[in-house]
Amino acid sequence: MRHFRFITAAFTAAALTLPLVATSASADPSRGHQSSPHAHARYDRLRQAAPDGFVVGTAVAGGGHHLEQDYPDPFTSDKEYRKVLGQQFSSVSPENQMKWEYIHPEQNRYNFAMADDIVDFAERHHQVVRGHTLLWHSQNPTWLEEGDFSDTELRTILRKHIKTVVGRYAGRIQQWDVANEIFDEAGNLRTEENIWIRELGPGIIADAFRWAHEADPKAKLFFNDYGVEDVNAKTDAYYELIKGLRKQRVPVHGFSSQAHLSTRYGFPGGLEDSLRRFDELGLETAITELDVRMDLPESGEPTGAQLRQQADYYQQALSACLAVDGCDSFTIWGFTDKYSWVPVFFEGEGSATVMTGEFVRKPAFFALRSALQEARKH
Ligand code: 9MR
Repeated sequence: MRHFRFITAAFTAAALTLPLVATSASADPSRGHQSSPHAHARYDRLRQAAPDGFVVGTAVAGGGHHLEQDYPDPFTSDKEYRKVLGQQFSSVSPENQMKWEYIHPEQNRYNFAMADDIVDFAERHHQVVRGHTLLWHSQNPTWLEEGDFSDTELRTILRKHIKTVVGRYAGRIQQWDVANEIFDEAGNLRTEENIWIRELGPGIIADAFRWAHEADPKAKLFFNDYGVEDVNAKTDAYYELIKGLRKQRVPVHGFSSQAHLSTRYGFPGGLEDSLRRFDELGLETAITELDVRMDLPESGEPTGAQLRQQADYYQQALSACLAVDGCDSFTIWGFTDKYSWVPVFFEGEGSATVMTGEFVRKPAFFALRSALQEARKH
């Protein structure tokens, strides 16, 4: 646990005036010959810049929308990508490779290859892993969604899946997103879309946490969602649900905000308050999928002003997490535009990550690094 952190306005402003320097990650001066007199020379990488006990993560590209793109699997095939992944980050989240459709493609077949590789990579690079995800309405395999199962069979299927997947990586996963996006925008449980809640009732949520805890008593178990970057109907619903579950001693340990942001909307100013509310309930909190998309001009290239605004959002999201004691895990949803989900899902929008497709660092990268370096000092 960290005790006190603070970010000065002055350094923030300095970070945001940095130009988009054409320094590729491969030219990282921290890797060698240059001995810099600068006090932060040792802390040039995000993971080094972070205060002790605070992890900086990224999604590991693969599966999902990547399968439809005309490039080979980034994690296995892109050397530059792997290098930056290992150098800059102290936490990794499989972007798709632990989701049901990927890891459990047929009822009697699991596909652990990619997940195993990611967890091995993480250990070799002294990184922790966030597991994602066990109970969700999306990216479920057809055999499950369209199968004809009794309630008892479905319950057994979920229990076995959780025991098998969580058990396989027991002791090697720091945090699990056990339940993902179970409420809709209005704060109502997804009783139609989510197969588990629809067929088995809301009580299945508590069971999922219990089974995950039995399979890996050390993993911290989270609720994870988007649209929860403020005190709003959705976070109210989570607050009440989690309070009730904790009263019943259900092993719920954390609440996380995905934070898929857009410069179309103002920065969600209630993020820190929202995280703190869950912190005060005794939970760990985390930012798990931060990216900041924008409407691209016709040229396809963001303007300097857009990049500065984006850097400001990244920095504000990080500062909100740093300001809350139990928020010790901060993850961005990919670090290069080369593999971002954003342009695939939002027409005309993009440039959502902290590096260009050529791994050139944007102002957002430097804003994060400066904020981490500053927090480290306090
Ligand atoms: O980034 C993921 C993308 O590759 C997949 O195609 C997509 C399909 O649903 O899921 C994306 O990741 C989502 C994450 O698992 C949950 N929160 C929202 C993320 C962005 O859609």
